[in-house]
Amino acid sequence: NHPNIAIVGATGAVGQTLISLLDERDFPVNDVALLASSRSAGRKQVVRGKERQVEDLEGFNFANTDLAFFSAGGSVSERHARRAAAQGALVIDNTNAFRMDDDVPLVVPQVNAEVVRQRPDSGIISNPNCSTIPLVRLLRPLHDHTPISSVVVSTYQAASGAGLSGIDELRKSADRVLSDQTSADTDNVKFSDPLGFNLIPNIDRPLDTGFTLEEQKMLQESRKIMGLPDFALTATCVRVPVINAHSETAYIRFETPVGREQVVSLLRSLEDILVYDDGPGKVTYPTPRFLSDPNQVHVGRIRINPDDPCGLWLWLIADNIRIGAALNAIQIAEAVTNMQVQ
Ligand code: A2P
Ligand code: 11C
Repeated sequence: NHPNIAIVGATGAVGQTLISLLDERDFPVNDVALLASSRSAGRKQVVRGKERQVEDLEGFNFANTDLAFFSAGGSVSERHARRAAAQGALVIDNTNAFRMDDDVPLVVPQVNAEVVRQRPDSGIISNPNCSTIPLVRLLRPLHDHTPISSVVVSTYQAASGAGLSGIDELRKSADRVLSDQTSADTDNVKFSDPLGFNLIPNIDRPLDTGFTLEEQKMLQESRKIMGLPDFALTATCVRVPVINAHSETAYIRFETPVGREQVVSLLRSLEDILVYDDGPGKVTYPTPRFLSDPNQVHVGRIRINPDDPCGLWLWLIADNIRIGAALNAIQIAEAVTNMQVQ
């Protein structure tokens, strides 16, 4: 009685990782449909020991699909996710298309799995943005321990956040800088500026407020996931020339003073959080190129502001394709299966 699964965007960065995770997590499956654009239809891939062909999403009927993972961009989800849900699939959507809709739960299983105890009326569950997920996995337990009054975040987001073509664009741009051809480095499409050896404080589209949509998502999504509509968080999101794994600094201000050692031991007690800490006065941290375990959130540089005993700084890194997308989506599916079977 295992579910039939469809992976929309199966040829992309998140889709390919979802396919690996089905095996890694021994996720129970009956049939798997691989869906993408007509450009990839007919391409073959072995999934769960069986060769399968990529099919064109356009003509695909979801009537026999139990679970549909969408990772083909917002416009594809806008066109096809409601149709998939109406045909009977439970959609787990990785895009920004429905996250703030009232009838769509926005889920990080370690934080708010209980909201998917029943199938939502919309038939759609949204996966948050890849920078929001690791952050709320730390903020929720910290806030439960000592109430947080405000958070200031800066992100350092990898090229893979813009998909496989984002990684290609970074490689090409960096090659040009290295070979002294910077004047040819002008055909950027995925990023607003050439990314090789550069930093771009402009992710997703600009808003009238002077913030970018990526920055607004971090605020609105954190509020919705944590169920705290007035939670104070402000962000600057920056694209950096890293291939994969998003990093963030967070300055977390609590309502009352906190002890560094308490924070370290609280974070160490959490599921799938790896804390780098060699004691006070030591500078200990992970880096995105050398993450040991891509299925964990990595946290270091935990320190209290010497001028403010309520102010805590930390540095975190999470594989944006796994923690920030495919793994969170699979964990949503696991949570739904476990809770709805009980
Ligand atoms: P395709 O390979 O056929 O273009 P990434 O995020 O790595 O760029 O991947 C995007 C994914 O979304 C790919 O699997 C891509 O398929 C898929 N995709 C893009 N546009 C469409 C579309 N119009 N219909 C279905 N899938 C699409
Ligand atoms: C990036 N966070 O790094 C984006 C990618 O809202 O799901 C994911 C966009 C989203 O470019």
